[in-house]
Amino acid sequence: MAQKISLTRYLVEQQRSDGSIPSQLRLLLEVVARACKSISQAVNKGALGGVLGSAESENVQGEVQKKLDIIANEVLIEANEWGGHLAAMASEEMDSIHLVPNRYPQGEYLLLFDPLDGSSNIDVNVSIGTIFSVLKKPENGHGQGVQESDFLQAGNKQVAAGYCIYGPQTTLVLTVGNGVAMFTLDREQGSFILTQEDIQIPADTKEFAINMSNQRHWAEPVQRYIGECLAGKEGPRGKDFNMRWIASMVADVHRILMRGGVFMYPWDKREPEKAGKLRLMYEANPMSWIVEQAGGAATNGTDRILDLAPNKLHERVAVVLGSKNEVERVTSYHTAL
Ligand code: AHM
Ligand code: MG
Repeated sequence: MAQKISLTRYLVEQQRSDGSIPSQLRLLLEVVARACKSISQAVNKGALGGVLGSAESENVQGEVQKKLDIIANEVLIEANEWGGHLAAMASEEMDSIHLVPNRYPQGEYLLLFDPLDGSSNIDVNVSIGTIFSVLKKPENGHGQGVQESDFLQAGNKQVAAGYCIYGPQTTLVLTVGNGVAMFTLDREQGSFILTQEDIQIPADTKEFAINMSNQRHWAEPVQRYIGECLAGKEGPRGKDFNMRWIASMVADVHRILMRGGVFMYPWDKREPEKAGKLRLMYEANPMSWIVEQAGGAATNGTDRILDLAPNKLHERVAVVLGSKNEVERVTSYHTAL
């Protein structure tokens, strides 16, 4: 029987073979995975653990927080504070950055996360997840501790990115820049086991994911693209398309990694000053890198997401990602204007 490869073994072997995972980064990834296991336990217990429902508070973006948003955020912070691998963290659920307390050693990395993505699905038992992104702390000239500006690096500077999906299985998907690997949580062993390596997204697809209820608010290029998909065989694309919308980015992206597709959360007219709904640093950057590492593409309609220079921590962005040829088509409809 083929030997099972745990996440620890995978990381150790990567570290040995090409040096792409320095030991602090390896520790960081193991700690994040351990935190995800703990979040997965809480998600699993649901009503029995008293974790469902609203926390009756709002985050910095004015969104009502669920109890699990706060629990997941705390689990990630507590797990990551003491190991000596991090300098600071930033989260979708916290107004400002969280420095590693002085009583612990300071590490070289910055960790950003959306602790519980797909919050609207928590109480209805639909897949949700944790998304994370790792940056190197810049050698700064400001002579002070870590500041928010240290986090404002383009997505192409990430040194690791991943997500953990809490669905029928709990699955961790990871990239350190040499392809995408997937690990499934073995609950009996309590460890993540490698179940797929070098994941590739097919370049073509017949499946799109978008919240159709916003259709009347979209800009022309998105109207055109979706209109052509909906026209099916009789339309300009000459084929029928299928649609899926889970309303958890982790779950929609995971499906695209497994079988292809295009995911969009575009700019729309409701709040024209907002670039989009999703957050650049916690959602779009890590997912875009994973998708690119799997042979897909990711843009904001016009530009590669990973090349965008962030102006603030909680910046929002329009997102088009997935099967390469389809993303290029949507992007060409925007740039043709
Ligand atoms: P969240 O991080 O607060 O859960 O919000 C992000 C989520 C994404 O996972 C998902 O793609 C999108 O919001 C769904 O939005 P909508 O409810 O408009 O369909
Ligand atoms: Mg989210």
